[in-house]
Amino acid sequence: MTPILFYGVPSGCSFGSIVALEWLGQPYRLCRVEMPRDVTTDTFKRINPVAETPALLTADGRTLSESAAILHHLGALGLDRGLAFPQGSPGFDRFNQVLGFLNTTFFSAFGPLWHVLEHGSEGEEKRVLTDYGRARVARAHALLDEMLGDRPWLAGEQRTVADAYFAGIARWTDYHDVAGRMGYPRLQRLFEKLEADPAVAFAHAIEGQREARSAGGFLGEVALEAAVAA
Ligand SMILES: N[C@@H](CCC(=O)N[C@@H](CS)C(=O)NCC(=O)O)C(=O)O
Repeated sequence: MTPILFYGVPSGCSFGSIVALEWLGQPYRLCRVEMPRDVTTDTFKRINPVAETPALLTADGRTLSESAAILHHLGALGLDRGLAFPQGSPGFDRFNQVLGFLNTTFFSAFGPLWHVLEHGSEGEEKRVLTDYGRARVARAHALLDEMLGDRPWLAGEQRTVADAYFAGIARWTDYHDVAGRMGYPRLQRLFEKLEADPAVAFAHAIEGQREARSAGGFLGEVALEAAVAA
């Protein structure tokens, strides 16, 4: 079957998996999942009982959730395109380390700030969470900038699915009053390079429900009920 990626809107971390699918260039479909409305439905929980996006229905009919697992799955399919590295190689270790950092420290740094925004925190709670979130986001950016160094891409010389994942999370600074990439020209350069990538433009257009130009793999959107029945 054609794989189906369940992507979350608004601004889900699934963005990176859409970009990775575009870079992979193999046929796939997308299923739009509104958050929080759709993720907690019994229908979606048949795909991912954890009630989170992204989730992937693989070509052989398995369900796969967790960004790291999905990105590794897509990366392994795209080894010939340099989207990841063969397991056991030094390149894989570096790639896996960066992906791990993005999926834990970098991703979770935004948690307190999302909580303020989504739960309407006020007063002392808002102040404490905002200060804590800002400090964590700043630290995560400083560490990632150090990790990137003068390399062209996060894993080194080649563009991998880790860069795709970074593009989807780094844009979260737009939602919060945080410094983010400011003061980190190397990280900002990487972000701008990714923003100029057709696959990233495609993912933005998909999320925004605008006309989206695929590199060729995208075969259309499937409604949630139909996707789950697939
Ligand atoms: N550990 C999971 C976390 C996934 C996650 O937190 N997804 C968010 C969107 S970025 C989600 O689905 N949230 C549900 C909601 O907001 O209702 C992963 O890395 O894939």
